[in-house]
Amino acid sequence: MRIDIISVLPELMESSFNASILKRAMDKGLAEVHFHQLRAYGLGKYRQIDDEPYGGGAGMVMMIEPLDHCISELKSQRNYDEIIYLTPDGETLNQKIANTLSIKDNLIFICGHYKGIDQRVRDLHVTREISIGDYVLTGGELAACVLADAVIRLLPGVLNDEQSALTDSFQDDLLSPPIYTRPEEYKGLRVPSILLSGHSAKIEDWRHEEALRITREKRPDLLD
Ligand code: 6GU
Repeated sequence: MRIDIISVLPELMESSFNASILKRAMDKGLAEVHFHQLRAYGLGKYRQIDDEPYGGGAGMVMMIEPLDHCISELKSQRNYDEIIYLTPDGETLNQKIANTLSIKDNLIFICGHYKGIDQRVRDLHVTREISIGDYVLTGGELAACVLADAVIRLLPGVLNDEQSALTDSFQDDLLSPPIYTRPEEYKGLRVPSILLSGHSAKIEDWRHEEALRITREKRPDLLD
C-alpha cells in the first residue's frame, strides 16, 4: 500500500511512522508513506496557500491551485483508489472504514488547516471525507496519523501474530475480554482460574461471555 499525505506540516507526522510497528511495516516494504509539502505548490514569492473566504467571515481558506497542482501531479503518476480529505465534517472513522481502506493500493490523504479547503477541491478530487471524532483539531495531520495507523496495522504481515488483528476490539462489534499475564497472583488479585485450566474450548466460551458483558456495560450501542 502507498499513502501520499498532503500537508503544510509534515513534520508533525513523521515520528508517527518512524517507530515500532509502522516503521517495521515500512522497512518490510508493506507500506510506503510519502509526504508532500503543500507550501512547495504555493503561489508567488511567498508560496501562498490560503486566502480570505469569498462572502466574508472569519478564518482563511486553503486555495484550490496549490492543492489541485499537487493532487493532479500525483494522479498523473498512478491511479488512486481514494482521495481522502480529513475533516471534522466527514464520516466518523470506525473499524469498518479502516478494514475497507486496508485492501486498497494507493491512497491520498489531504490535511486541512484554517477553516478548511476550497469547496471545488472537494468537488473535483475528493472521493471520501473522514473525521476521527466529534471534536476539532488544529489541522488534519493528527487525524491522518490515526487513519494511517488504523489502516497499515491491518495489512497482511504487519502484525506478528496475524490472528491478533482479527481478534481486536470492534472487529466483531464486541470489545475485547479482560487479559492477564504473569504472575498468577499479585497483592491478592488472582487471574481467573478458567484461564489457567488449559481447557481451550471453555476459555473461548469465557472470553466470549466476558466480551459480551463488557460491551453491554461500556458500549451497549455496539450491540444494537
Ligand atoms: Cl479529520 N480534522 C480536524 N481538523 N479536526 C478533527 C478531525 C479532522 N477529526 C476530528 N476532529
